[in-house]
Amino acid sequence: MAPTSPLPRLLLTGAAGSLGRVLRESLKPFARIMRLSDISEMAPAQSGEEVMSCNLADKAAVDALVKGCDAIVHLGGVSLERPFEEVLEANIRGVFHVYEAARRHGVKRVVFASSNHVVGFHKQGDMLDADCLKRPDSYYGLSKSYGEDLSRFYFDRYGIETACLRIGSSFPEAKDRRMLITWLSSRDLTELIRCCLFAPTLGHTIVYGMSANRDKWWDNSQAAHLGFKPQDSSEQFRARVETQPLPDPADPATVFQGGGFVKAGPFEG
Ligand code: NAI
Ligand code: 15L
Repeated sequence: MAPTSPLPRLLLTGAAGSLGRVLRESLKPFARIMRLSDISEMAPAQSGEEVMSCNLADKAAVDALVKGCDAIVHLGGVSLERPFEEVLEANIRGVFHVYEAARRHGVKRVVFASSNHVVGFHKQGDMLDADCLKRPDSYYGLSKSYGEDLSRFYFDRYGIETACLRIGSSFPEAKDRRMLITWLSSRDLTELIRCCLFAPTLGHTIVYGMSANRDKWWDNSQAAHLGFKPQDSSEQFRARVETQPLPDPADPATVFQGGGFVKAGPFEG
C-alpha cells in the first residue's frame, strides 16, 4: 500500500500491555501524536506522545480520553479468561464506553482487538471465515463477541468504521503446536493495523490476525480490501515445537481451536 500521511492524533488503549508496549513504538510513524492509555503504569511520555491513565470502566474518564482523537486502536481490557464480573467491567462496559465516546466526539475509525476466542469452540482443522458462526469459548471470548456486535451496531447506526482483529497468538515465539497455526508476529500485527487505519474504505470488517503460517484454520478472503499481506511465518519455530510430546487427542484443548481457554473455569469460591 502507498505511504499515507500520519493521523493527527491516534489513541492506543492497553498501552502498558504486552502488545501495547510493542505498538507504542511501531505505530509511531502513523500518527503525529500518539495518546497512550492504560489502567496500569506506563513509561513517561516521549516526544509526540501523550500519556493518560484511564480505567475503561469509568465512562466519564473514557469520554475525556477519546476527545480530540482521530482514530482508536483499542487493545485495553482483560486479555484472558477471568471471572465474569472482571470481564464485564473492563471489556463489556469498557468497549461500550469507547464507542459512546467515539460517537460523541466524531471519531470515525476504530481498530478493535478482538480474539480467536470468539470462535474458540470450533474444531481445530475446520476452516473459518468472517461469516462463520461465533462459538465463544469463555467469558473473555463472549466479551470480544459482544465488542464485535457492538461495533457492528455503531457502524450501522452511526457510520463508525471498525476492523475487528480476531488475533490468534501474538507473542515473540510460537510456543506449541497450536501456535504454529495461530501465531502472529508483531511486524505483521503492526502492518495489519496500518492497513486498517488507512484503508480507503473499512466499513465493518472482521479479519483474522495471523502471519503467513504453513497451516491455516482461517480464511481472510472477506478482508481482501485491507490489502494486508503478512510477511512472517511460524516455520522458524517448528523444529523446536515439534520436540514437545504429542498432546492427548481427546483433550478439549487439542480438539477445539481455543486451546486451553475452552476448559478454563468455573470460578467458584
Ligand atoms: P495485556 O493483558 O498484556 O494488555 C492489556 C492491557 O489492558 C493491560 O496493560 C491492562 O492493564 C489493560 N487493562 C485491563 N483492564 C483495564 C481497564 N479496566 N482499564 C484500562 N486498561 C485496562 O494483553 P495483550 O496481550 O497486550 O493484548 C492486547 C489486546 O489484544 C487485548 O485486548 C487482548 O484481548 C487482545 N488479544 C491479544 C492476543 C495476543 O496473542 N497477545 C490474542 C488475541 C487478542
Ligand atoms: C488471546 O486472546 C489472549 O489474549 C492471548 O493471551 C493468547 O492466549 C491468545 O488469545 C491465544 O489464543 O493464543
